[in-house]
Amino acid sequence: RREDFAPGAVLLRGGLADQQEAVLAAVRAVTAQTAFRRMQTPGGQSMSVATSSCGALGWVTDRKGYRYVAADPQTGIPWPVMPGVLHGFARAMAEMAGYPGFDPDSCLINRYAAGVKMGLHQDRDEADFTQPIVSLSLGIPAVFLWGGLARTGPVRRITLSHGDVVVWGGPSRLVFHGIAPLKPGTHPATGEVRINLTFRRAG
Ligand code: MD3
Ligand code: FE
Repeated sequence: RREDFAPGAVLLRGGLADQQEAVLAAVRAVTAQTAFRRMQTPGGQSMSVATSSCGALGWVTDRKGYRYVAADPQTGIPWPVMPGVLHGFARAMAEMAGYPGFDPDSCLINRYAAGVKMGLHQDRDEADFTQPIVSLSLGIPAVFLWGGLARTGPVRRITLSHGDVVVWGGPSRLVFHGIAPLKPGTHPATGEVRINLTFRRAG
């Protein structure tokens, strides 16, 4: 089911479909190699969201700022290779949304426990804003906050559930967005957390 909910933004409810088992296995394999951690913001606060990454580049934040790096700063080891099933899934979802040829070099894995939120922000650490971002929600549902191109103004609320995919490109690429505090819950695929994957062309 495809829903165009803003210019350039396409919601594919249940996009995960029959890829579920392979995708979950790939996520578990990655996070067994490169553990979830709560990074420091440039302001010195610890993020409530726990993150991990795979692919040639991984997004990090610390006192020095936000950026993409080739190695896990916790170990100095390159991020795990992006599993082919994840790369192929993201490419297929981008193509369905009207962005053929998507070749992500980064997959950020965000983990939300009950009460965890992500404040409104733009994603602007990537090299080329003409490239879309593909996101996949796993586990317990979350309320996604969809703002405009300015930090202030009305915010739409959209519930994202297990298996939902959103592709953000074109005029939606630089919108302000966030996640409302997660309600407690449990899901057979993830237990008591929500996991979100964002696939990007970072470099
Ligand atoms: C809209 N993650 O990692 S995914 C992030 O659920 C992030 O973990 C959220 O925002 C999460 O940066 C939301 C959906 C998403 C991702 C990137 C976007 C929406 C976006 C970039 C531009 C516009
Ligand atoms: Fe974001």
